[in-house]
Amino acid sequence: MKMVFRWYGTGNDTVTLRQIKQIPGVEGIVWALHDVPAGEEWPLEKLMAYKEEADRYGLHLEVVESVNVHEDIKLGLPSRDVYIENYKRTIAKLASVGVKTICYNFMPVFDWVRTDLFKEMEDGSTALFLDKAKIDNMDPAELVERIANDLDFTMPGWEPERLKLLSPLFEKYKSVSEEDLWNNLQYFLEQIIPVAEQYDIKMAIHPDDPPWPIFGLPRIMTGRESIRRLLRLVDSPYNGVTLCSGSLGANPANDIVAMVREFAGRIPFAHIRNVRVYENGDFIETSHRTQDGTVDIAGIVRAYYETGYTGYARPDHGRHIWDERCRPGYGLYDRALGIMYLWGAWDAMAAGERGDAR
Ligand code: DNO
Repeated sequence: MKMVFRWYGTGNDTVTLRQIKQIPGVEGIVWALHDVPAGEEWPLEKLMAYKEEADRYGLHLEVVESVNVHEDIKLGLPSRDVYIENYKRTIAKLASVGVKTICYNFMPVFDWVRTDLFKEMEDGSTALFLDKAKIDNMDPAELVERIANDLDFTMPGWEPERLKLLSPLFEKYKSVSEEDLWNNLQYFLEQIIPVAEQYDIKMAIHPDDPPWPIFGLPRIMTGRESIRRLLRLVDSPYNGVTLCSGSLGANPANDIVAMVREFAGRIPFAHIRNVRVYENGDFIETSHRTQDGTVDIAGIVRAYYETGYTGYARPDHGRHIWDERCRPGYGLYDRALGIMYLWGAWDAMAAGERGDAR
């Protein structure tokens, strides 16, 4: 397991590379050019600058999260071919700075969605929270209106430029079914995977978060069956999954320990975090510890250990603790605690094995 840590870049993150370097066992950062709009080719100078900065701290840049997929690709419009060509050129450039894995998602319009970014927990910390009924009952028109008028409702990744496009996008998706989305994903992968193979970069799709359709938009990466189908679309080790225990864990029917075992070899990147799901389907993102949520994090680490996992892993969203002010879910403290929990579970497995061998 190669431990990495998500970092949004100087001036864009409250956490510094120096701090990241001091977390035990972290060897690289998970990064992206967040200012390049989806569909555009990433400029090499910017990649080189990023590399130089990370090199100074001895951190590698092997994992990118995300190279976002343009909506026209997801919609299957004729203009998609231009964006796919740009994507291929970006892959080639990323290879030149040492990238080995690209995380991306195929969620229409929205990436991850929560209703509350700072929900207070019993111990006074705050965390990301989703009120299921609120999302389920919100009609898309009302949503567009709310986002336009209510700054508190903005979400990370919802840049003003994108918001302006929201209404027409909803219109375009009206005629796109889940099957259409699958076909559009297949079209994308059939072109991208051969290039990924050529440049030795593994593509790792991120599951939908939450893992069910929202706002009347189709969502297809939701559980075990959909991952099986994804892996069959293009049967190559370069077509893999970012197994995100928190996203998938928001649906208690998802058995993530079983998925780690079943999809071993096709998981270039693991997001490991916990989530507590309530009876009514609401959920909150707890500490990484198994006992704090509904996801068996220790069992997941054990499954990775037993399947000989050599891919990348990162802790995922943390709570906001010890009065830290940070990007929602992306503070230093709770994610660093998460890493120590993951290493603790991993190292205990290794120690057990050594003990057995004696
Ligand atoms: C949220 C992240 C997602 C993820 C994308 C991958 O914190 O897990 O935004 O980066 O879905 O493309």
